[in-house]
Amino acid sequence: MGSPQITENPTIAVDEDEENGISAECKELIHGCRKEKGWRTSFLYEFQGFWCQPKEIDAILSFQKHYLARDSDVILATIPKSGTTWIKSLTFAIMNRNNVPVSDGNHPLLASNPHDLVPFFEYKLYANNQNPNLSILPKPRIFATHIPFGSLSESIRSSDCRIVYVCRNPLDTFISSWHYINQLRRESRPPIPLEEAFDMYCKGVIGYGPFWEHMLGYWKESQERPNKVLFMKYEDMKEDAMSHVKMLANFLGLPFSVEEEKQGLIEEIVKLCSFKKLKDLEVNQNGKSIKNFDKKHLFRKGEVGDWVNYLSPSMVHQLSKIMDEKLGDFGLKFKVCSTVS
Ligand code: PAP
Repeated sequence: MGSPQITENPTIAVDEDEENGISAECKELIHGCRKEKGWRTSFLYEFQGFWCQPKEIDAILSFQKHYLARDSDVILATIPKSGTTWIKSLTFAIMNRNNVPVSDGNHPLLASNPHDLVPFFEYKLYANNQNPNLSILPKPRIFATHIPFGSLSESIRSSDCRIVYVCRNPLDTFISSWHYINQLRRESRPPIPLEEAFDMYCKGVIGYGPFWEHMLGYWKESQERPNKVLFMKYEDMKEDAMSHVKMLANFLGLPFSVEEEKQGLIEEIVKLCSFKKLKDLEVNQNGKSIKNFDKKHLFRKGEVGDWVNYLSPSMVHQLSKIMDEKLGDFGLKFKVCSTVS
């Protein structure tokens, strides 16, 4: 993998919190890792070929040691800000439709944030290096992760569990990440300027990046094993959510019956999980979820092409060139059109 150059900034003090509470194994490991200035934390460390924060590395170590996939498990994978919240809600609604009717006024998605219904391996289940007993969870289990394909546990790769990967145009993913990280930053840290964040993103230095390595890991596997990995794009889902929900249900082995289609169930799921519906719910406007961050920041604009409002022509040229160089040969392309007026 192409590693970015180290440009250590001696003026950045290590934020003590970042290493507090992590295991001795993780502490020792990160001290041998290359590091770069982080977006939200002082440093990101290059661990197993991707950039990560110490607490995430600690959780991933526990996940890799302990998680045993079952054939019936479903893993939702994304690089941050690519549509995780959306795919969690869609998959949850599809897979639980026989337990909870989608039209039920008490549907869990109306009362809980999608991240509280579908847990992340690294932010919830294995956070703080813990080893939860997942065997007590009912089947089918739905989990989520930002971990690159190559660092998933061996049992995920070798079992028949299914992986759904959602990928988003890097121009929009970058803007979404930049907004999110500036919302979450501690008051003691200044906002990260757009240009600085952009340089880091283009070098691949962002949580779980480089983005091209992350995408290609899942993309290649989806080409080789289409029954194992379903690769979807945020932009395509926005353009035609209904056909993607149908495709997702087929992939998950839970196709809609003719009767369900006639009843308009697919449309109901699309509506229940739509950006506007979720954003307007009280449960998503107040309170905190993953990593104790405000839930409201998970719902910003939910549009394709918001990058036109932020990136200069030269930035667009630079990032488009990287996308072309890194992804083009593998046939991974994005529509860069904007639906933002
Ligand atoms: P995460 O990685 O922190 O979980 P993730 O859900 O992957 O975040 O991405 C958030 C983006 O998805 C936001 O995009 P934006 O900043 O460009 O607006 C968010 O608005 C968008 N989003 C959240 N929920 C939905 C949804 N139901 N449909 C479409 N987009 C959504």
